[in-house]
Amino acid sequence: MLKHALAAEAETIGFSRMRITRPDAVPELAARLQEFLAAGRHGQMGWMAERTHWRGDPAALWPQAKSVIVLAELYTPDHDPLAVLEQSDRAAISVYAHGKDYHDLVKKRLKRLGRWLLEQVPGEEIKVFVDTAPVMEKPLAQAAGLGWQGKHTNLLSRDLGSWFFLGSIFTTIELPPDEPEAEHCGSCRACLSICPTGAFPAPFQLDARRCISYLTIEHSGPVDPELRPLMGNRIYGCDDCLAACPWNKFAQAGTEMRYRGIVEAPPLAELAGLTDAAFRERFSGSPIKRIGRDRFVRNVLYAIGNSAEPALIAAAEALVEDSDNAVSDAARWAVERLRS
Ligand code: B12
Ligand code: SF4
Ligand code: SF4
Repeated sequence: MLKHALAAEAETIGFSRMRITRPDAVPELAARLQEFLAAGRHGQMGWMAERTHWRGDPAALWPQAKSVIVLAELYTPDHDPLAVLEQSDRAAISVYAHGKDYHDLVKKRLKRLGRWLLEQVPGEEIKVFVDTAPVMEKPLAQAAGLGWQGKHTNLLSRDLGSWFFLGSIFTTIELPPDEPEAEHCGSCRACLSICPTGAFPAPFQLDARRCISYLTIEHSGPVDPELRPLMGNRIYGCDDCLAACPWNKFAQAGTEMRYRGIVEAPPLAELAGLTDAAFRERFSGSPIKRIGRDRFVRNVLYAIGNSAEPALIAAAEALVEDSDNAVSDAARWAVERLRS
């Protein structure tokens, strides 16, 4: 049967799991998205409020599509991602960004799988998505039975844990859908309790404006001074709510080594001194490159301000006159905080 052969091919290509759903499987999507946007929880991510007729309704995005093939790609760390938070002179960089950009790797695999599928059923069509299209991948993945959206809003599964990316292939081919997964969080609140900024207004809901992942990656300009001390040494993304999850005890190992190796926990002083060219060279192929030198150095300066390391004052002082406003503001904030 085509579905079984497709699952076997997905595994050969390197995906950890494949499941199938229908584009219209989550009728409550539009209302939930609307609630999130109406509360302003997307912050500066204005693109989330655009094309909501597609984002909130995958069936409208491509009316000819009959099935959505959802895929999981593991990047499970081989170390405790929270240990670096104790090393205040070093940068805590989210595990997913230690190596190559997942957008590129997942997209390549999706295209390969899509090509294989079209060879089996010529004349049909596919579209592949990872992250950037107006598609809400997590609810679709839950509908496909790949896992459930935990109280931290990310998808997790009882045997994969929560360290995996999602990608999807929409297709005109009618494939038998899988059963949706039920929620298995129970009374656990570990992810909600560990969040350093209190970014969850309620279980299963995130206010991105308080999330360190948003603040370090998506937010441009100066960060609210009240939130800066809570960011600690996290300079790119945040892993706390994922790392706290007890289901990760059962997480399978990630086998894609390209998700490692570009950067791990570099010294803050070294990162603060990166010029634009040096930044681009250092983070070539990494997702970190997308945020640019200015936002990156701004984040490094918040971490320096939080380090309580007088030895780092000089690195911050050197950036007080930086041509980027957010960088110079962060440098002044860091110097003041280290001196007080
Ligand atoms: C925008 C975005 C962000 C934003 C906002 C995150 C968010 N939770 O909305 C920011 C920048 C903060 C972010 C951070 C991260 N992200 Co992100 N992000 C996205 C993106 C592009 C869209 C997500 C989205 O649509 N949000 C809108 C909200 C409204 O939707 P939602 O999160 O599904 O919210 C649901 C709940 O609120 C729910 N709900 C509301 N009330 C209730 C009540 C109940 C009872 C229930 C069950 C549900 C429920 O309804 C909503 C719809 O289902 C997706 C890729 C994609 N295209 O889907 C990646 C994606 C979600 N991100 C991903 C990752 C890895 C991360 C980080 C872990 C990265 C990091 N380490 O820093 C963090 C995790 C932070 C967190 N706790 O969510 C992965 C997650 C993979 C997975 N296993 O789930 C994705 C899928 C990218 C990918 N292709 O792999 N991200
Ligand atoms: S990623 Fe960090 S800041 Fe964002 S919700 Fe999770 S624990 Fe909170
Ligand atoms: S930490 Fe607990 S509440 Fe949060 S996602 Fe994991 S099981 Fe659910």
